[in-house]
Amino acid sequence: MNYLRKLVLSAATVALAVGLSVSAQAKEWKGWNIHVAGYPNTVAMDKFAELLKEKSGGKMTLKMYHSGTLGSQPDAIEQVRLGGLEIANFNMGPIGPIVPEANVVSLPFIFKNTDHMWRVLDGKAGEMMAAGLEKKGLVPLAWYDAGARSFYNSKKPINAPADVKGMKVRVMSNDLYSGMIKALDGNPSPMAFSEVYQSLKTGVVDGAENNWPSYESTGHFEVAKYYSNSQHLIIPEIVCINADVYNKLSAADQKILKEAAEESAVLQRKLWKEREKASEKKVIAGGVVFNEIPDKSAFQAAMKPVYDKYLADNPDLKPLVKLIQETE
Ligand code: GTR
Repeated sequence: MNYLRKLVLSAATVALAVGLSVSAQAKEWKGWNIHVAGYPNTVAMDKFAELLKEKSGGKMTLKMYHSGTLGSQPDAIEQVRLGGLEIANFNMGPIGPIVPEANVVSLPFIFKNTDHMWRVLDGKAGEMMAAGLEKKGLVPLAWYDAGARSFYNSKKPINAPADVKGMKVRVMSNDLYSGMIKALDGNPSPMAFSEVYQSLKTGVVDGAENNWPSYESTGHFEVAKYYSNSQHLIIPEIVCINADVYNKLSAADQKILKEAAEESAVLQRKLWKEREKASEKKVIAGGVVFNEIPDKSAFQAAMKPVYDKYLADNPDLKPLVKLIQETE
């Protein structure tokens, strides 16, 4: 082989090798998160990206976009389903309208407490929800904690359902939540998370509902100082990936991805517990008027029409609701 031919051949080999490694190196994934810097989910999603890169030797990389900069939650859910975004941390609330099985977690008072929710998610009911999500193009990788949601408003403490009467209450976009407020004779106002602060401030709505960390991190406590511990919703959050992207990965890469997500969830749940306490302390010190609702039975009884409608719309999901209610 003459010198020139050798040179051409070896150049071709290098080009091929470079080409191969470029195509084996998947493109960087885009990740969506609604929360601000320092929030447990933000820290955990960054950890997820870091673990993913480390465990895959740089083969799988994720760039996180926080603070909802890539759009509202309902829009981002569509984006992950369609593949415009690959990965996200979503609250199950806005996913419910798309995945009826997963909407079961948005039935008020369905979970007795957070531990009950984890037991449910770890069991058969969790598998049914995961299957429902996958059918709609979202593969769940891990569950994050979001504590319990309670009512807060700028007018007065809420002790009984009658206190919600006539109140304009912001809810996440899901008919179950609108039904919940209507069942208490209030006026539901579905709107994006990013709009709530201004709406509370200007009186477009009187109140909203959320957990301690979101009530605090958004500054809602500055403009709606009555926080009433209704704990009417305990909604888990997922870390999920676009199904096509997931299905194209090798089994080994899928395993790495799940491991990284699950490790980030361990961190998130630890940070969550700390932040719940810290946020509560911060808002109380900031002048929030807090009240317990020791007996929630009147609120629970008022939710009957919400359950009736959900079961009438999804008769096949009766066993799932029963399974959750009967899980110890
Ligand atoms: C938070 C949740 C967000 C978002 C928000 C809301 O607790 O973590 O994903 O759903 O509530 O009320 O819109």
